[in-house]
Amino acid sequence: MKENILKILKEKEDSISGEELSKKFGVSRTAIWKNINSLREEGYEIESVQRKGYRLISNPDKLSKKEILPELNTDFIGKEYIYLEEIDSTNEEVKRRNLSMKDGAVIVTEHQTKGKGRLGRKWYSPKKQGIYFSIILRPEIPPFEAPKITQIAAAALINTLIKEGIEANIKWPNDIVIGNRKIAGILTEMSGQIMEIDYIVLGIGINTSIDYDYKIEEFEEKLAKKATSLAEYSKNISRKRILLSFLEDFEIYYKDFLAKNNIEKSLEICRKNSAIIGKKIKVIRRESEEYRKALDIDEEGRLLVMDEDGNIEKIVSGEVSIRGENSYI
Ligand code: BT5
Repeated sequence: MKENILKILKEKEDSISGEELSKKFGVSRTAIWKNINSLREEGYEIESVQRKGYRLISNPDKLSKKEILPELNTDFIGKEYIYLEEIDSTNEEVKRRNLSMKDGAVIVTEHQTKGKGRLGRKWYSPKKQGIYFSIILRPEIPPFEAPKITQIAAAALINTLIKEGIEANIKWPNDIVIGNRKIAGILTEMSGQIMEIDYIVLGIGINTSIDYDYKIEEFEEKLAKKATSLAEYSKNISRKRILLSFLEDFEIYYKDFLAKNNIEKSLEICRKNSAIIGKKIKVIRRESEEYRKALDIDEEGRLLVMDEDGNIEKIVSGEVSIRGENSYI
């Protein structure tokens, strides 16, 4: 009943009386009032004016199922939607639930206690200050094509941010940056055999309003200098709008890839919005650090770099980190 009351309040521009609602649902006005209060506790601002009734003033910027699903315009991405107040890591939760999840299912949380980056790094995920989610994908592609998914997600995210009026860039392979600072990260993990993929977990963390004064143990001292959040670039950030828009954009680019078996559509955006193409970068591997010029991203999602002698190398994303010549980017 609570959900249906909310639906009616959302549809109505003006107020609706407690009496009308109680007739509609065949319950007492006290029962209606209790449901209204419970919605208020969830963060909905509901005005109640004597003799006029209830009116919805504002929605909480919640990422719950009932906020997202009615407005989600996709065929399969996010159609199965799991919302959790808190979890260690949405990528880990997808792996635990794997078999019970349909292709394109999404897990979203408000807070990660052990958010993960690549290569064992951490992803700082404070409560409600970001969007943290993972999508399970079951494409019929060989494992070496999995890095393409990261490029598709990066392109979709750039597109979503452009619609918000925010110009961001991609620091190949998985960082979304604004200027010299990181605003979002992508973690693509794969489970499968040599010849075929079992499933891919695409995890994304976007900083929407990180409070840098909020020091917690996992917060790295230096992070404040190299991280930023969308709230610094736009006054009107809605996590809900961004998540909806990303899921829709991602589906478009992902479907294009499945249909054509190439990621040209995504690559166009990745190249155009690259933070590193044409620049001198530091390529950091476990055993070495080398300076190279970043040339291009190829159709496999690899980074083409050139050394001082003009030798060209194709770098696969897995084991490398990229830095700017003198700074993070
Ligand atoms: C990434 O790794 O950028 C991938 C981040 C993916 C996070 C999502 S959230 C949902 C899903 N569930 C998970 O558990 N993870 C995914 P990497 O390129 O390795 O970058 C990690 C580095 O970014 C860290 O070592 C920090 O320096 C920095 N960092 C950590 N938290 C950050 C934050 N909130 N904003 C900006 N930079 C951050």
